[in-house]
Amino acid sequence: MPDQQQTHPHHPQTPGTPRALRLGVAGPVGTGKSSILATLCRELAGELAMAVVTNDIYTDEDARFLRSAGVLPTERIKAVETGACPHTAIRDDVSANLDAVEDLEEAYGPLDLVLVESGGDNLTATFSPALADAQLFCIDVAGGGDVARKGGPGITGADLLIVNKTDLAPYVDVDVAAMVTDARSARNGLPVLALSKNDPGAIAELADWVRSVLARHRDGTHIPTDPGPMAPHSHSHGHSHSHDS
Ligand SMILES: Nc1nc2c(ncn2[C@@H]2O[C@H](COP(=O)(O)OP(=O)(O)OP(=O)(O)O)[C@@H](O)[C@H]2O)c(=O)[nH]1
Ligand SMILES: [Mg+2]
Repeated sequence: MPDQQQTHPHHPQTPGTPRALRLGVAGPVGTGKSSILATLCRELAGELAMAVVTNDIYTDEDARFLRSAGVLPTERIKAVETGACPHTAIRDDVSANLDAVEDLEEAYGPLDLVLVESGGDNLTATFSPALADAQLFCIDVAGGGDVARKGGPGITGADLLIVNKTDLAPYVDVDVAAMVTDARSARNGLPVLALSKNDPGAIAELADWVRSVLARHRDGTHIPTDPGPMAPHSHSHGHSHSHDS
């Protein structure tokens, strides 16, 4: 009997033919998410059928960056303009992103891997497992060596934590090894990767990690896990409230 996931409208595959692995990439603004997507496309598009969904609040800037990087046929890169806090579209109501993923799968499938970039948010944003089968969370050395100690569900629970832009560490007085040690101690054995877009060895490790998750996705042993919800927070509104009686 098919399980719930297989009968869900967003998971239309038949048993034995797994749909593409959906890999989410989240992390604070400017930490290098789009660059990681570009790197993964460069490394893997020769061996895997891939597509990309980007999320921006107001624009399609990230999709345009990736299209201009020439790492995938431009039509395989789709932008979702979230028009709200990025975490809303990757966590609370993922329908716009699921539609984008499914459109790509329908147009260019069968696909092996769909990368979904979250809009840049803060340390609290994670993907719902209803959208991402696996997720990586990206922080960078330029954000400060103490970021890994600040916690949050992405740092503690994402499938892979990336400490990015290690090439910048000497310029911002950050000890990468100490930052990675802090990250590891926050993660209970989950993997941490120190990465730079200029470091071929680390890039090869990243690509291998994606290959290994894809292999587990295909043989049914990868279980999507939820890093946990974001912390309680408040939104600023675009309008003012009047308290006149
Ligand atoms: N030195 C260095 N710069 C990097 C690295 N990765 C990304 N950058 C730079 O960091 C800046 C932000 O990179 P993006 O990939 O656009 O970051 P992002 O997380 O997608 O940004 P948002 O989508 O706006 O949140 C760009 O100027 C990149 O060139 C890296 O490994 N080393
Ligand atoms: Mg980006």
